[in-house]
Amino acid sequence: MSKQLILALSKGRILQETLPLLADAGIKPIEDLGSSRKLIFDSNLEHVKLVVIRAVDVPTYVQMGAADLGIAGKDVLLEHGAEGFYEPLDLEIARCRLMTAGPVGSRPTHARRRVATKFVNVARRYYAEQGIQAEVVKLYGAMELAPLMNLADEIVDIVDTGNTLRANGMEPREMIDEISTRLVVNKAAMTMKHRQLKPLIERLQEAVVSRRAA
Ligand code: PRT
Ligand code: MG
Repeated sequence: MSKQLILALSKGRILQETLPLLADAGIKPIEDLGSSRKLIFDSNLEHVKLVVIRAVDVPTYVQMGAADLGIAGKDVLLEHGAEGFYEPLDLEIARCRLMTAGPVGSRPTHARRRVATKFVNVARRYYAEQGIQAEVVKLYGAMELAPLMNLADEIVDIVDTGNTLRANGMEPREMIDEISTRLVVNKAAMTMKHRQLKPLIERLQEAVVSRRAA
């Protein structure tokens, strides 16, 4: 196994919060990630390369060992399943909640509740645990639209301020999980590359802890 470490970063809003945290931990891309079409970047640390990919793909890269480490939302990890990687660190960024939500004032009418979400595994698990019969419909975006269009009684989605729900006549109902961004590490790499990984994980941990104090 090469002693090079590959760290997979989630594109989009998580990336915006990840880069300052990485910088605090002494890890910096050597060029501007935003202004390049490249997907693989060198870092200031000779043995660390960064790849920037869709958030949903991060667990797959890490599980398969294509990346040694990854940074991804807990929502994505819950939906993907935790096989093949460890989750050693809560990075405490991009916090939000995974919730059920529905039209203001309405109660689900169908005996078998229809739920629209991109988190189908999370939703099936949640409703089963609650003993609620649910038909889960997979959508890839704009979940808030589904109840307005009579596609669903309820949605499972990420909520932060609640503004998106309110703007669409919806309200949060039940909390499924508190979400934040996590560091994940490939299981085999954790053993085989422990000497390189350990200091990196420690630096990230120190960065997280010192932010708490700030
Ligand atoms: O865009 P693409 O499909 O490639 O990926 P993505 O949509 O998964 O990426 P992106 O960049 O949107 O980042 C998503 C990740 O950021 C999630 O996996 C969470 O871990 C985290 N995160 C934190 C959030 C939010 N906060 C958030 N508010 N992800 C999404 N939202 C959206 C939510 O879906 C809803 O549309 O913001 C809206 C709700 O926000 P409020 O403030 O209106 O309640
Ligand atoms: Mg998005």
